[in-house]
Formats: sequence, C-alpha cells, structure tokens
Amino acid sequence: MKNLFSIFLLLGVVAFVSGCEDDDDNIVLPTQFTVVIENVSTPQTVATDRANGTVPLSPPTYAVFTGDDPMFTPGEKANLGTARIAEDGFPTEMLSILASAGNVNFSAAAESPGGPDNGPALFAGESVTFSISAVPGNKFQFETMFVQSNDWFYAFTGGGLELFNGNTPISGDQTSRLAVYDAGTEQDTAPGTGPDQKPVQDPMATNVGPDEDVAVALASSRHAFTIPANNAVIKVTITPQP
Ligand SMILES: [Ca+2]
Ligand SMILES: [Ca+2]
Repeated sequence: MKNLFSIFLLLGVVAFVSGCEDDDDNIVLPTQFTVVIENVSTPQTVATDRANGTVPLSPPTYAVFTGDDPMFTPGEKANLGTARIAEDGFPTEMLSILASAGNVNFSAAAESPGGPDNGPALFAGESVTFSISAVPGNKFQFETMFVQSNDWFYAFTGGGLELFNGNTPISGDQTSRLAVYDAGTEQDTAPGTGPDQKPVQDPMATNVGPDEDVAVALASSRHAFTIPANNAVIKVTITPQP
C-alpha cells in the first residue's frame, strides 16, 4: 500500500514538473514535436567558387521559451551569443546565455556530424532532426549562420514561432516564417565575397573582420546584395508526435 502511494505521489510530481494547467486546472501534458532543419542549397545558390556556391549552415542553436525572444530582437544590438553564431557559427556563448535565461524551458545546439566537413556544420544536402517538448504558450526560436556572409543568420521572425494555435499544435513546413538577419556586428561584403567571411577564415577563429556596431536587421533591408530566397537554402519542418 505504501509503495502504491509512493508511485501515485511520484506520478503527481512528474505531472507537476512536466505539464501545466489549463484554465480549468486540468493538467495539460506536453506535446512532443519533431523538428527537421534541412540545408537545401545547391551548387551556385550563391555565385561564388567558395563551397561550390552552396550555403553551409552552422549547427542550429535553439530554445523553447515563453515571452520575449531570449536570442535576439530586431532593432536592438545583438548579444555576444548571436554575434558568435552569425560571424563564426559557434554556439557556445549563446548556449550559456540560454542556460541562464529565466524564460527558457530547454535549449541546445543541433549538430550534423559527418558530411564534407566531417564536423557539426549543416552542409548542402544534410539535415538535423531533434525533438522538443512544449505546452500551449511556448515558442521556438533558433539561429543558424548563413556561412557565405560576414554576420548573417536565419531565425524566425516575430520573436519566435508559436508552437500552438490556441491549444492545437502547429504542423508542417515553417520555412516561410524565416528571415535572414544581419547581426550588425561585422561589416558586410556580398554573399560569397570579401576576405573576412567564414569560408576563407581560419575555421576556428572568431571575430575576424572589421566590426560594425548597429542593430540586428533584416539583411534585405540593409543591403542591395543578391540574397538567395530562404527556401533555396533552408527548410524547417515541425511535426507534432501523435
Ligand atoms: Ca553585418
Ligand atoms: Ca568574419
């Protein structure tokens, strides 16, 4: 009898820490979503010899959160985490920011081992798949470097992606919700050009190239460069698990 009681107590604790209550005080169990991020770029997506004109992407670094986007805000200066991802593709600083953010439920970097680099970056034709757990009210955001740039990254617009419409989980291709942002931390040359973009830097170097100090903005709003369409480079699909 005591053991049975302990089990009920344990189940109650598990439900308390992993669920939330709706307006009627019913426990709402989290929904598991499968997230797939694909690099769909092809040779000459960007007119350059570097990486054969494909657009490598850095390991997508993501958060499930409530309220304000913990990664970046368009119109405000980038934090160090966004600068490191956007200039060099490294997630460490952002992961540390997310780990200490009070409104972040879960955060990680999704690595794509193997491929042309034999490393974690997401090269043309590669994808990463991971699961996230969320309840209504939760949002999802990620950053991944547009590697043929000085300091550009893809992320969701609007402060992150709402994972539920009311209490209904979203499902399907979310690529149209993405944008490519200029982090505003390094001066820009056209995609695939100039001496300071990631493909021509020392791969492990950080903060290479002349600084700039302006707010995060849509790359297309700041530059007249030819920028590939989002769906020529990246595809993001989010599917709730039954
Ligand atoms: Ca820039
Ligand atoms: Ca650089």
